[in-house]
Amino acid sequence: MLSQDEKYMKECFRLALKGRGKVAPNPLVGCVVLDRFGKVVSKGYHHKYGDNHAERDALLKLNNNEAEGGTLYVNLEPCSHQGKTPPCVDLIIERKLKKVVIGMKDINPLVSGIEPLRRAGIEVVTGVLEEEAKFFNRVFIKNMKEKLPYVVLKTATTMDGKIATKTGDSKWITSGEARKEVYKMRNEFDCIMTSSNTVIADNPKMQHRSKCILDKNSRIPENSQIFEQGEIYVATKNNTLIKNGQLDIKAVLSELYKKGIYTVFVECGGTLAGSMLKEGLIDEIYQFIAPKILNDNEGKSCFNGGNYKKISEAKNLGIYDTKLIGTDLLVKCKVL
Ligand code: AOF
Ligand code: ZN
Repeated sequence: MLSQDEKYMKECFRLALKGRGKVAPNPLVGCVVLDRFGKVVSKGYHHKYGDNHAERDALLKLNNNEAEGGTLYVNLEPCSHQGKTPPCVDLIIERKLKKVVIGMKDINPLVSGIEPLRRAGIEVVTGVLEEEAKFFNRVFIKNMKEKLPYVVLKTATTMDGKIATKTGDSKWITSGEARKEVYKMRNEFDCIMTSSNTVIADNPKMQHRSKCILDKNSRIPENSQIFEQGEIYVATKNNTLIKNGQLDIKAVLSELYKKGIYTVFVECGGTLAGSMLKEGLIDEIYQFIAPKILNDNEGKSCFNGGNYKKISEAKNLGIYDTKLIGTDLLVKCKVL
């Protein structure tokens, strides 16, 4: 059973989700305010980048003394800095709350709101549903800590992990429903990334406002469909750092981050997928598994180049969601 603190923290997550797709690179934050009798009197969330933070959104809906002696729930430590908006801790202190319950500490080095709240005599409880709070804001955490976009790789395989036959035929492994789901997924990301191998083999359109193609030797034909629409960034050996004879993909991701791209969806074959996985550049994998078996050890695999000898060397993943889409299984997992 959920405790009262956990129940209100879950409500913070629910409210925060209303800002999804609009707050980046800020975190998703929701807030619930109880008056001194324990009654919910206000709710708020961070609506979009540059707007009021969740706490301010909730508190400004109340009269000056309505929250006095009450409790404020928020999934991220309230801020203490002047950013695009004034410090939330100042308003919390001004409105005389008695208690603040927090999901996770903010990892933004500019923010340390807990101390000033305590100094003002406010009781602060931290770490309520902390793991969930961290997972909930995993994109913000990665962006803030590493100054790199959050990277999700999508792959579509047979039950025996193949993305194509040995002759390269791959149309279609998954059902139409799964492929439609991919179109929807793309919209949740700032940019799609793919390789010259994929563009040359499949000549995909990959409809999206922003695309990045890794094409070390400038092999992609100019009339490829991928160029038909969207803003396109082509990384070649002429404009990108080289690492071990290959494009430095981390440097490409860093460039994208500087252009304001905070999430990347990678759709490619086994070579790029395998090397990104090996280099630790993939945060999550979305794998569609079709109920088909190729039964062919020369078929193309979704991740190449690991060459591990022992199972103990394998990459470990944490599955957090599974769903049947049409006749295929979608598995979403974090790379651990
Ligand atoms: C909160 N509640 O709802 C949000 C917080 O430029 P600003 O003023 O919007 O500040 C952005 C930083 O404030 C952001 O990086 C994160 O550390 C914190 N965001 N904090 O208490 C909120 N969105
Ligand atoms: Zn704030």
